Amino acid sequence: YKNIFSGIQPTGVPHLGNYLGALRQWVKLQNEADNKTNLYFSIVDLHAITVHQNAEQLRRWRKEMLVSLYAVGLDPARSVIFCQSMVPQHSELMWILSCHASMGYLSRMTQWKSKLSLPENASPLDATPKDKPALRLGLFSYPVLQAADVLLYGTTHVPVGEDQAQHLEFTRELAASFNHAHSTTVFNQPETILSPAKRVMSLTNPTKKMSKSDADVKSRILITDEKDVIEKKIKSALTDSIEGVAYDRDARPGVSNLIDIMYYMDESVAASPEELARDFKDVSMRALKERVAEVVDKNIEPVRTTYNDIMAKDERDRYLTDEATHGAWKAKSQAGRKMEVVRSIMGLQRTF
Ligand code: AQP
Repeated sequence: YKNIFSGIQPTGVPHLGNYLGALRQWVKLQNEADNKTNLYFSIVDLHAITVHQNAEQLRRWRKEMLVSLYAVGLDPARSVIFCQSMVPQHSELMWILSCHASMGYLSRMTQWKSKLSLPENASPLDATPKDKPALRLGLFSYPVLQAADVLLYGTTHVPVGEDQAQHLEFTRELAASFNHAHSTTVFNQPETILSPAKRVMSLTNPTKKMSKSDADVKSRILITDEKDVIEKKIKSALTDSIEGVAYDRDARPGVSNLIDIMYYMDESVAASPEELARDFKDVSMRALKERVAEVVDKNIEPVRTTYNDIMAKDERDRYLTDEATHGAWKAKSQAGRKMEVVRSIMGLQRTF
């Protein structure tokens, strides 16, 4: 059996980084799956609250994410699609894993540092409330919850973008140390599947990854953006003043990011990003941007249309709550079985 699990935070409508780095890969795995493959895709709302969220906005974002997952092509008949907070076993396993997780290892993780704008070598003691937002326990222990998400489903493969590779290494280590401490093999060591477009960069600062929580909305293209919005954002993307087009992610990050976006949106345009850049080498930046916008719009248009159709259908039929409840029910029955085993290994079984 192959068990595939991945999650996405409901912190806004997904952007091209989420789409190319994760969602499109999830759909591909779903569509290629045989009957020995189980797929779980979670809207990880408990992860979203590791930074402050406005409740009304979070409620809206969860719905937008559910609709986005259906719109990109995930099918509740083939994949278990659910909200993390509706499956209480995630929090329960997190506590048990927290009792096995190393503080030292967690303090080396980079995500809590980047969320607090701290340097990569910062320690938890550097996060003082005086000049920075305080480091909350939930943000620090985020990777433990992520490990619980993955390990609950006997996961063998986790498709993610490159930014999550470090957390999966932590998950494997935690699984191994739990197994060792209890002389068991209850947890698998899941493999990371990186999608080819593993790191899509911000349009306004191409040395940073494209992110939902970037304050500048022009830094990302959403899967729901209309054609004119896509054109405007790409037109204003930061490039450089070097003549011609060339693919070099270090020396020419802005141009290379546009080439990557065009290539990964439609791999039939060339054999590789390098070759695509060669095809455009004498083209003006303006013409390149127009072409990138065209390819993005053409390929994202079906997702945008489906998204709008689903929203309209829910306005009429209010069916999304039932779908989400059904997804959570399926996830819960699997997660519940794993928790029974974990509880008994720990001496926490329900029988006396
Ligand atoms: N820029 C990116 N390029 C490639 N993959 C990306 N992913 C995110 N950004 C890029 C992948 O998308 C999946 C879901 O991400 P997430 O929502 O769980 O959190 P994130 O990685 O923190 O993404 P954001 O967009 O930057 O969200 P915020 O701003 O809320 O933190 C993951 O598989 C991730 O690798």
